[in-house]
Amino acid sequence: MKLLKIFSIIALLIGVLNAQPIDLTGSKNGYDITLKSEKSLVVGDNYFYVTLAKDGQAVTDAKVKAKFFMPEMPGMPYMEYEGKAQLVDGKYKLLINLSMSGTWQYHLMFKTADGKVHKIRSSVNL
Ligand SMILES: [Cu+2]
Repeated sequence: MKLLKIFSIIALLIGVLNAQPIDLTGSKNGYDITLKSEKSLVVGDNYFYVTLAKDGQAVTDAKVKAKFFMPEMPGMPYMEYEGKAQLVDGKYKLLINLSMSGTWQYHLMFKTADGKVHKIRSSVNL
């Protein structure tokens, strides 16, 4: 019993050490995008920060949102969470609730002042 406890503490520690905050960069249609999580991802509420730039200039007048989803699996329904960003100190801040661990697909979308919608598709592991 005691041994089991020690093993679960070790497993927990390894899990904590492996979990890194999300820190991604990319580009789409001439926009440079960063996506960072405030902390390592957890089951529950997670804050993300998105920055947008074009030709080295910050873009702060876009509408940014993200949809995180997990496909239906045996014994588990389709899950999704959509968050709309608010501009906070030049960064788009998003609240995303991830209801379980596993691989979450996401679409990060931003609508720029010219009315165009840009979409990035990727995934994160939790
Ligand atoms: Cu799931």
